[in-house]
Amino acid sequence: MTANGRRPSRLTINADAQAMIDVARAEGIETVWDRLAAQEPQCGYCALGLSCRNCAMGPCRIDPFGEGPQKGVCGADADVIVARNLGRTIAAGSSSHSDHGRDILEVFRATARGETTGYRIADEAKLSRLAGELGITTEGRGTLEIAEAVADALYEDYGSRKESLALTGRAPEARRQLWEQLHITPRGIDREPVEMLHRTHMGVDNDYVNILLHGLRTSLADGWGGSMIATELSDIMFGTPTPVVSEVNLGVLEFDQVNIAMHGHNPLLSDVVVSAAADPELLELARSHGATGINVVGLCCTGNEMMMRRGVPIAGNHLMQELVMMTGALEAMVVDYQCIMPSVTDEAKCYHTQVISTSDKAKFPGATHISFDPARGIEVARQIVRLAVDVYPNRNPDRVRIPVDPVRMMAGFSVETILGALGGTPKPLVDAIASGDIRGAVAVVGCNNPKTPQDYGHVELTRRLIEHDILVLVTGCAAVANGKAGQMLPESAALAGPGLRAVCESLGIPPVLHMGSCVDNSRILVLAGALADALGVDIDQLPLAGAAPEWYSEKAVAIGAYVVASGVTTVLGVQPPIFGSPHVVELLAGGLDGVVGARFAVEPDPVQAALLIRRHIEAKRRGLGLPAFDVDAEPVGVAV
Ligand code: NFS
Ligand code: SF4
Repeated sequence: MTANGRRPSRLTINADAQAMIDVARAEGIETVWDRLAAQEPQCGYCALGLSCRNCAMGPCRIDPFGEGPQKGVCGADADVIVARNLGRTIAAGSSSHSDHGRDILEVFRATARGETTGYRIADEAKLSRLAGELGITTEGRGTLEIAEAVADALYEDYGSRKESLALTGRAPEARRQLWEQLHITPRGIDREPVEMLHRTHMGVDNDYVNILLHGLRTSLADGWGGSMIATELSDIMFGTPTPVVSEVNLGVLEFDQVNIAMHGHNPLLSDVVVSAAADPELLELARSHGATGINVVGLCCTGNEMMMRRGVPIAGNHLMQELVMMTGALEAMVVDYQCIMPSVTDEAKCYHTQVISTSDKAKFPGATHISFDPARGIEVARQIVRLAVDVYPNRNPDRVRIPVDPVRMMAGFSVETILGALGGTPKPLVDAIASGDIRGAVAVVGCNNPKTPQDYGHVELTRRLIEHDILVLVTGCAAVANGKAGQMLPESAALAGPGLRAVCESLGIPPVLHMGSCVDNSRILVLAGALADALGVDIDQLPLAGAAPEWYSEKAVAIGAYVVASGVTTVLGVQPPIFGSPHVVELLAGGLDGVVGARFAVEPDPVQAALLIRRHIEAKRRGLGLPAFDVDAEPVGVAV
């Protein structure tokens, strides 16, 4: 019952999580760590990617020791099985982001046609810029008319009649030519994952290299397609983020208020709920129940969306979704989709907490379902908030434990904000990189995974990068981890090396910049493209890297793939299920460098990962003729 009896301090680095794990154990409530322990040892064939159940002649497995079967019933070998599995993972991850993007596109179009309530065009300047990019005339047209034309143009990107997606135009010319040569230019956001499912049906694509190349194309349809559309349209409807200081960890819950946690991904719902929580009538209702207010907090990526644009505090990242209920202070967990553990309804039963599901495509037995209809956005949001308020009298004050004080963090670093802070062009950033004040930049992104101590990978890797003058860009659950660790305030510049510290202090920014949710990794692609253009090079020549120290999700695999396909080498902290095929490993961790100028590496130890990334960044600097260190020549005993 107790995650192999391991101490909470071995499961997470955070005091709030440790305290809540103790509570869960004392009360006999099962958590993700207990369920992981119950699954161990996990299937070795699956861990290596060597099992296949793509058809009813199977399931099949390949013996990694070469003694048992080396082919599935159909004749597929280890290479084909591993590549097919990875291809399907990328297709699922890409589809998740892109379907989220489509939901936003639908509401955006409906808003343009006056068919929604609670939504508007918040950033007209960004709408005009996007319209210009898509070749849509803006002259003499009203905002809503332009918005509808933009929506129609972006719908085209979901189809299969185009040769390339509109927003790939943001990639450097050299990168686009490379994609053309490799036949991996993404053509349709829905088309590429569907083609991947086709190719990985038995007896279609039996060449692992060909499958993996299509995996890159599928991921590019996410990064430069579905995710980028999600980001762009969310900015236009809810506002392009600007720097904002908020708070993070379980301490953001309030003892005497109705606490509502928004969990999931899509800002469509969370944005209107934040508005509804300020409704005077509902506040009065809360007061009549003895609460002093209504406190909306975030979890996971919807939390990032709300913090980036509205400064709403975040209760935690992925592995906090169960523990937040152990505070006994949560009236409602409102969910849409993605990364919401089915277990939350079990835990909610142990408390007065209501789980409210809202997406017709994501139902949770045991939850109250309030179907989200954008035509009645504000009304639905009020209904949700009222339900949470009505639950408040059921709270048992004796069971309330809010274990820590919140930590402050800064968020809101859209590309517009970053370049704006630099005077509107990437040049000052390029100059700082050229002089060596900033050695390079690393995107530290992705999830929590109970297989690694929660947040240790994110926080330790980031610490070692910034102290060596490497700017860190964060999104998703990684950003929440760094926030909790106090790495994301302007005064955190003191944690950075002298060069990065001076740049951060002069701009009043942290050395770790919160760029948003996981779909907002598209912002990092845009920034990388702008830096490459400013230097007149391709992205793969830049001193950049990606890292996903604690990833768990199919979406993270899609992100890793499009980051690499865009030319940025990426280090994973959790082993992906590919090691059953030495050929696939050799391609992804080696050969790919000669194809797209970037590759994957796997390094679970953040100390070693930091070294690997620093070597990579210095090598890229050398390639650009910039002053570079020999990382391995540093004197022994110096902190690395
Ligand atoms: Ni990203 Fe967001 Fe977190 Fe991982 Fe899940 S919440 S979209 S997938 S776990 S970072
Ligand atoms: Fe087995 Fe081939 Fe069917 Fe996979 S596709 S289950 S390897 S027969």
